[in-house]
Amino acid sequence: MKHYTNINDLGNLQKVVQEAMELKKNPLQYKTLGEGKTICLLFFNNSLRTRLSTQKAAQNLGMNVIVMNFGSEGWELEFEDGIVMNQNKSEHVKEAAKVIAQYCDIVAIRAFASLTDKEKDKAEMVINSFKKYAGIPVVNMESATGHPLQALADAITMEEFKTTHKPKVVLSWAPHPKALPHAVANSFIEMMQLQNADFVITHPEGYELNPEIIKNSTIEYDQKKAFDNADFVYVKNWSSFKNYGKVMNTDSSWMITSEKMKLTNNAKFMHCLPVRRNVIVADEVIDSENSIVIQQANNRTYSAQIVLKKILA
Ligand code: SN0
Repeated sequence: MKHYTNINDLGNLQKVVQEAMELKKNPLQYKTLGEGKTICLLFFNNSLRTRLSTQKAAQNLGMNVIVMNFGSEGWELEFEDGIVMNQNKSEHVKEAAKVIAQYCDIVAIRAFASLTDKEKDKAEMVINSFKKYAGIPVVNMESATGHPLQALADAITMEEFKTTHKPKVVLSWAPHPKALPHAVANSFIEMMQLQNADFVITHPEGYELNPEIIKNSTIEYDQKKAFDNADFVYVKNWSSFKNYGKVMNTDSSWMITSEKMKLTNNAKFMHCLPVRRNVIVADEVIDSENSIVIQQANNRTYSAQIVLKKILA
């Protein structure tokens, strides 16, 4: 594997999930693989799990790690070609990417969607510019349209907690005061499309995600119906895709409550975190035994580690 920017870069998802679970049993079994190699983690946005788990994963493989909060500490980058740079942007990605590539062997990047320019976000300008100009492997730590490290961690977590061969998995939208990106939901859907599962997406009308990602996945607008007999309830807010980046609905009746969880087959509750308590999910659900958000976050390390291992190998 050269780059990891989409869940499909993994090839065989099930096989990689098994490999990650093996790695988890003894995370230091490849501790010399990355000796003498350096990874640069570039953050254009905030992070907790991604930053710490990716750093931990690299260290477990013996790598050196350089972290830069590019969004607040780097020069503001220009990505457009042929532009007169007489405004606020100080450096072009053409130089920045090539320079960074001289200091490290892998570059991992977090750059959220603008949520203002659909076409630019779809073009994945940041990730693709680094791919084009850096000439070293690029890892997506949440880009405009995807968060494949999260989706792989989710796949590992479901494999650990599933009790039937073909579980019912529900991706449910829930309300949020801010406009959030589509990335986590997109990658979760792409990952679920590779699984043997009964997969249902539920959200209010107007919250349809990119049809190029949804493909044939089932949408059920009645959240309660969707929850019927579910084994996993995966919750995420996203802003409107059609009415790009807009918050159309903050209807609290979409919040995940224990009442709704009773409709399921004793489902596990999942969320990528950070989560707004009592907006997205009621305390009683996230604090219940069925909540596996902490275990899910733990798997971020093994998700990142198996990806870095494959790139190093
Ligand atoms: C990000 C998102 O893509 O939804 C990162 C998730 C891993 N989440 C947020 O920005 C939440 C911010 C908030 O204020 O709740």
